Amino acid sequence: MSKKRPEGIETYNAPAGGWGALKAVAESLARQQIVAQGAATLLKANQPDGFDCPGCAWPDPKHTSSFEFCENGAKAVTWESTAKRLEPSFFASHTLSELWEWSDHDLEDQGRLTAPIIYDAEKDTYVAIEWDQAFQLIGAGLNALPDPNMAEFYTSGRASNEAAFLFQLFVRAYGTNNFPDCSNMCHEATSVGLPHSIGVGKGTVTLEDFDHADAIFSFGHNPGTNHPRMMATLREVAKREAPIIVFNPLKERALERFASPQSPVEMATFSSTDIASAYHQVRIGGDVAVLKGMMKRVFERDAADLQAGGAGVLDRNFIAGHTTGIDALKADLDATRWEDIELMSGLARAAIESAGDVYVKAKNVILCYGMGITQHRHGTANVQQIANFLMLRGNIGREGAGICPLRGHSNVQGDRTVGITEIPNAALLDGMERAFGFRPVAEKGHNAVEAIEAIIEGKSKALICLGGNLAVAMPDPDATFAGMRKLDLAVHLTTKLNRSHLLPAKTTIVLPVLGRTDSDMQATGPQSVTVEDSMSMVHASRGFLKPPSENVRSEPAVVAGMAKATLGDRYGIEWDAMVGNYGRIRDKIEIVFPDFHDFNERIRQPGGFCLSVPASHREWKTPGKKACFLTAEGLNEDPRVVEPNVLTLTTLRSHDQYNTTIYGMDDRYRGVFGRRDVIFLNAEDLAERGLSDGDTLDVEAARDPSDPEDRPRLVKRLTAVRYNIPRGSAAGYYPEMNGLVALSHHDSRSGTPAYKSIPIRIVRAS
Ligand SMILES: Nc1nc2c(c(=O)[nH]1)N[C@H]1C(S)=C(S)[C@@H](COP(=O)(O)OP(=O)(O)OC[C@H]3O[C@@H](n4cnc5c(=O)[nH]c(N)nc54)[C@H](O)[C@@H]3O)O[C@H]1N2
Ligand SMILES: Nc1nc2c(c(=O)[nH]1)N[C@H]1C(S)=C(S)[C@@H](COP(=O)(O)OP(=O)(O)OC[C@H]3O[C@@H](n4cnc5c(=O)[nH]c(N)nc54)[C@H](O)[C@@H]3O)O[C@H]1N2
Ligand SMILES: [Mo]
Repeated sequence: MSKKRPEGIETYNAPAGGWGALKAVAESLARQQIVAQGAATLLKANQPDGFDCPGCAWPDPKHTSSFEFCENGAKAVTWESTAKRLEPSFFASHTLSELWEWSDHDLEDQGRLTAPIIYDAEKDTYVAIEWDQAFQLIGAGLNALPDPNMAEFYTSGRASNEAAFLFQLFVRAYGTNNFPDCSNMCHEATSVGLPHSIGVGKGTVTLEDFDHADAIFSFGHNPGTNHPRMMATLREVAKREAPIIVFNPLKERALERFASPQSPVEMATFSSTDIASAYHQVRIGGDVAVLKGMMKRVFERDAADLQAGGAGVLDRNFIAGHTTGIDALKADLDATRWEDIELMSGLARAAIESAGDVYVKAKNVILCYGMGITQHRHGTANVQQIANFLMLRGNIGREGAGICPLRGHSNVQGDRTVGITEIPNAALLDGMERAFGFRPVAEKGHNAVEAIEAIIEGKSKALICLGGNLAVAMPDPDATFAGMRKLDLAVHLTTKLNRSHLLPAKTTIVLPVLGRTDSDMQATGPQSVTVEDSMSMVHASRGFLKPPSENVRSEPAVVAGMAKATLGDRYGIEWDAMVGNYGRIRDKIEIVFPDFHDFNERIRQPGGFCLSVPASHREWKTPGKKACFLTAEGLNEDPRVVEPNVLTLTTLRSHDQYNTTIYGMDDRYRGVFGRRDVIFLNAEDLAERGLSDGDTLDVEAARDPSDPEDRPRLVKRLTAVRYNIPRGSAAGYYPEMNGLVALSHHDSRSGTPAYKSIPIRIVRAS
């Protein structure tokens, strides 16, 4: 091991958090040139009268803040509240062809957009445009389509409830349910899978439940980077010696050990808290095997206990009174052989059994999971096996127990709650009719994959994006980019410039909007918006910074502007009144969704209020009014995995990025500095191919026999990094690897792209 490592690759031995995190906060303040007002900005994050951190959807107790020292929250806030400005004059000396060659980091690092702009094809660049003129062009473009279903309306999960609700009102009044959204790439497997199991597509736990849990199971999420405030919760659990059992192919540092920047002792003594009590490096895509293995163990322990005269280890009251399907589950587990479980999970039977034993011993169990579970071809099945596992011992709907999906964007859950869905149910349609006097169309619209397919096929001609960077977030950039260039109309509501804006349609308009940290002044005074966190708590968020320019508008105002220009006074919707006072948007939300009763009143309470999650009090909103054990066929999600020479690649976020936003080039905890063009590989997999640490490789997707239209996909010139990862598994960064993912490579039930299990082959670069 003394051999020199590739450039920028080091072994990182320190715990997560600690002084390194504080140093990184100071650096990002300096880089965004906001040292003077910066610290004050951070102190307003997640305070009762402040703004909701745009970084992640993890809750705060009473919304009164473990935030101050959250490194990646600080990066998100400083990135948005930067002093840098991108004026329209910038484009006079930069064409889109030139900007295309820039990195994603450099595009966004130009700063906040200050005025609406429109693409001028002759000059191949953007020029300024007046708001009213932009709205007229958008309205004309949408009204020119022969069918409203030829337009796509994308939502990224940072949009507030108020903006998202107005957006869906606009789109439903226009006449389509084409609502692709970032959730389709993220927790859709949860939204689709869990309702069949427990009657609701959301998590069932609250923060307080973590205080009462006897064991935590963690599958496929990286909280040290992506939900840093969760580390305070996990640290408390670890401190009281409740086991934390981790299943993750990579040894994520924060799940191993964490130094809390809020602990004077740990900071002063450079000590840390061990987080995981057992860390199982499951093979990528091996989670169904692990879950079935642990469930098998529970049944074996149950049988043994009964034989010894005990009462068994299953929660028989819960199973009899609240569930259906246990016999089919048992039959499936009996038919599943340990040899296959070991092969597919890459773990020894004894390891899985020991995890099963921890589960049986603990009275209250919470299971947390992230993208490592959902972004697979069998993402929905993964989620449902998790529900089965918890239900065996009644670990849903009581204190200290439950299911905890780690949501992505800070309001992705809320956007869905207030109507961003391509499949409206009767309650939503009834509610819209009550509130606005018209019944929207019921016909299913497009999810993200379907929207991109329709754009590529030329069936959809307009795309309006409420935030995000759709083209870069989606699979198959070659086809996606080409499709977007063929649109008639592309509109982006955004804070900063990104690559999706460099794909001009016939008419292309970029509209600058306020972010969470900006003060939002409307006719009746300063406005707050609301968001819903991962645990269904709804609370207010109010920015206070001076907006980047007088010519930037709020998302609700821009949505209303587009709606008026498109719809005229159709249905008599009072757009101006709602934009003048967001309380009136909330009045309408409350009429459509009765769960939001007394909305304006209840957001005044510190911490807001909790939306009801029926499963959390054992009310099952399934057709049979019971929770359902659901079986999943087999263990292997993709037949290519067992082809000769094939590895399974997963795609990850580095510590210095927010989805497609690249803050910097380091991934400190994984020991990568100054670069992202790497692929993490197991030492034996390298040796077997005659390759070494530091070699330059080309990566090719294995052809998909189930997709007749699959074509070669290649990402060239990545540096091999020898890494502690299971044999047969590989990892690289998102979005650099998206060229390896076909649009068809997704979970057939939820449409979630299988970004986490891409069959590949590696060869030395020519
Ligand atoms: N700072 C920051 N915060 C963020 C984001 C960000 O980009 N940056 N993104 C936000 C969004 S939209 C989301 S969805 C969340 C994402 O939060 P995460 O779900 O934590 O995101 P990923 O980086 O995709 O990490 C997935 C984890 O799953 C593991 N994994 C990969 N494949 C498998 C597998 O097959 N099985 C198992 N068991 N594990 C696997 C990986 O090693 C990694 O630890 O974070 C949100 N918060
Ligand atoms: N290979 C691979 N691909 C993935 C994933 C993966 O793990 N692997 N993860 C998927 C997941 S989980 C997700 S959620 C998607 C993310 O997909 P998106 O949500 O579409 O992407 P983001 O990168 O979060 O969007 C960033 C852009 O949002 C804009 N923005 C920022 N703040 C605001 C705001 O306040 N208002 C408005 N209007 N715009 C704003 C900025 O222009 C910024 O460039 O990517 C998916 N793609
Ligand atoms: Mo996400």
